[in-house]
Amino acid sequence: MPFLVCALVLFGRFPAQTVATSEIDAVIARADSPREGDSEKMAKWGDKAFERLLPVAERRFAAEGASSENQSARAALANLTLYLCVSASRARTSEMTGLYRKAHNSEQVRLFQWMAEIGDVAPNRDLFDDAVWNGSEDPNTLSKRLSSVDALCRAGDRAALDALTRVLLKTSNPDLEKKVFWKIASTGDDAALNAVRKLRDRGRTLPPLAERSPLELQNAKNVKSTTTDKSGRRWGLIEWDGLGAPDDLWIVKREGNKWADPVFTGVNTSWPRSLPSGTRAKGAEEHDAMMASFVDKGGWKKLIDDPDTRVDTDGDGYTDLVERWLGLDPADPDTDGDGVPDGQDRNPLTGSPPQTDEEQAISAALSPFLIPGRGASHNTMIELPNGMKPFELYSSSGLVLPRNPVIKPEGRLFGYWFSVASPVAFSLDRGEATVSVTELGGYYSTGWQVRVRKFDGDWYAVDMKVVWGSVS
Ligand SMILES: [Ca+2]
Ligand SMILES: [Ca+2]
Ligand SMILES: [Ca+2]
Repeated sequence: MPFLVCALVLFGRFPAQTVATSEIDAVIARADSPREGDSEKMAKWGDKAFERLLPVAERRFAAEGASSENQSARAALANLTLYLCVSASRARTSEMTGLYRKAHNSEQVRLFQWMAEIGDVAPNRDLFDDAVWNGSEDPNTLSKRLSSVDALCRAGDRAALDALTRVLLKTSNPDLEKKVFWKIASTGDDAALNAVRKLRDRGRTLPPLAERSPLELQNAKNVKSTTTDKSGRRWGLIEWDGLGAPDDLWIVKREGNKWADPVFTGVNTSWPRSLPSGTRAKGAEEHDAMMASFVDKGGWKKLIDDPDTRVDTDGDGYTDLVERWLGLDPADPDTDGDGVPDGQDRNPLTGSPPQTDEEQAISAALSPFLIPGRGASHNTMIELPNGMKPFELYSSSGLVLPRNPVIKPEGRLFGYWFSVASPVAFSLDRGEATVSVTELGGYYSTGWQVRVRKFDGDWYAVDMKVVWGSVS
């Protein structure tokens, strides 16, 4: 027998199909505990593997797809689904759709993704149209919504792009908005680019301080102390994130059943630095004592009528205290001289919009992180490549500030941090570029590669992928 096999191999007449079939069947049979490389093999075997898989999958999906709680059965179903997705070609759309209808929720998500990324879009168009508008936020539904964005962009027709444009301008889900944001720009469609630009330009200025973050929602747990003055007016001391840090302390006035008119005290509860009087804590113990006297023993009440707390020397909407906290000039209503007053300037320390191709490519690469998603008040710190002068960036949350040491604010600034690596890699015709962006959030950091493209002289993000991640 070994001789016969060798001879057949040498003469090129080895019955590959028969052998591969048993090999395929072996991979299918051990789907509940696969060996390394099994799914790569199934991908390589393609159509032949799919032929063997299909009847097994149909049987298993019908028999246990909806109900099995058995762990090894679940693992087998998940792997069979994976094998189907890696081996099926576009021509298998109707079989895959049939399986999708029989599958359990978690397998459905994977099959849906295949239908959106590889399958023929037309036969399942109603599913994609429907999913993208489905408001549910549970992870499976959201994942289908995100996949539908791929499908509708692949369809690329007017109706699909119009639907996505509407989603971009109306959705309240940040993940969906982020995906639509760069995905529709990649189509280069005029109306789609317009929608992206519209969102971007909305991020040039900030609303007045008192409107940046809902104050009334934070009442119950964030009011640290209250008092009533001689005229019967009620005052409160509240932790509020209007400047980005959730533990900054503000004085608020009771109006009807709401707290209003936040005035910054210059004190942050978790950061042992200083009181507005200039007293600085030396170490944690002294800080705790300072906080106790300021909050619990009512030290803050002296600030209610204190003109130093409320003075806005240059009339730009920020008190002098806020300006020092942010590193702005309390005597100049427009610190960066760009015509937008400090109190409404998204980039109060940087006056010039991105100009060169490199600056515009970086601005476009950061846009999917900064622009989609609304309502948050956190700030964003940006570290640009060495030697690059800061330029304006648009955002839909709080302030955008160049990262230390360019800025030396007095306060504890809280927010998302991004750093951009140098150099930006341009294509030969300079119509495309890849920008490496590091996203630092809390204990984790993520390395992204964002592809940007120039349409009519303006740059847009058209693709983004994670290239590394780490937890500290
Ligand atoms: Ca001011
Ligand atoms: Ca100012
Ligand atoms: Ca300004």
